Amino acid sequence: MKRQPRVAAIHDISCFGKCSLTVALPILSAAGIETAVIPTAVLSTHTGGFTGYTYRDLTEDVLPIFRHWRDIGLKFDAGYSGFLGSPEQLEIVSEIFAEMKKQGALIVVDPVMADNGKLYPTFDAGFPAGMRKLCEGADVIVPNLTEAALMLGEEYRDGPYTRGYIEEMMYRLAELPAKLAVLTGVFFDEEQLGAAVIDARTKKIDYAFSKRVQGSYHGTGDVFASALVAGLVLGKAPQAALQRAADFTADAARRTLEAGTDIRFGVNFEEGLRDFACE
Ligand code: PXL
Repeated sequence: MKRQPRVAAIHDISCFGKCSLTVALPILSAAGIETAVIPTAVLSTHTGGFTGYTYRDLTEDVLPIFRHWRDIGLKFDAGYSGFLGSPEQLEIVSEIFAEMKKQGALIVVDPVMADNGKLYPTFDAGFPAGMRKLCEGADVIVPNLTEAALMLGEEYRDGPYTRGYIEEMMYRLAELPAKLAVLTGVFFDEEQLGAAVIDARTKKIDYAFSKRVQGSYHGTGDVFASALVAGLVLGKAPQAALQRAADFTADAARRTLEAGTDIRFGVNFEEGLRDFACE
């Protein structure tokens, strides 16, 4: 009998706005993966474009939740982190991942902290250096272009990008010890948008693009990374997992554009879950 894979997802709960745990959990579950969660903070909405949101930092709960799991003998196939609730959680999550890695788990870090050249309002200028350290303990990292630039100490540039610029960035990301570095938000023209992946051992770079959907939609980084984690945990080859994640995310953005939804409300990924589950 086939054993069901189990993932630990460590992200915030933004109660409204479809990002972090409210997308990671349904996407991983739809892929047939058992998903345990450690909420890093609880917010009434995400911080992208809303004002007046509530923010409860759960730093004190993160390690006790993991220790309880350890005490009852839980083992994980993967650990997947995203938005963290405080700078202290960088160390705590590193510690958790070091233990999970010893048991053979795949560690995926999405260094959620910035987009469009700007740090999110809950983080200070010292956060990217700490996030780089967390990434150094991962097997797979999934930064967007802003996060990659911040961790590498480079200036952020707007796209479209040249192949030379992206590949230079990929080679630098490959110097972090992760086996795979995935860079999101890559585009060379206005027609297509996607991601690049580098295998740190062979230095081979692959791309996955989908048709670009006009506009910028909140939460697409989390949708993409969650779909990628699902593919990798199910044993798909990185390039195949990447293409599937890119298409799933582009389809969600297209449905959202067609519906004319407020872009802060997140994307309609739900209507793609049935097909995603069957692929
Ligand atoms: O989607 C990234 C994200 C996750 N969690 C919170 C956020 C953001 C981006 O703004 O504010 C709370």
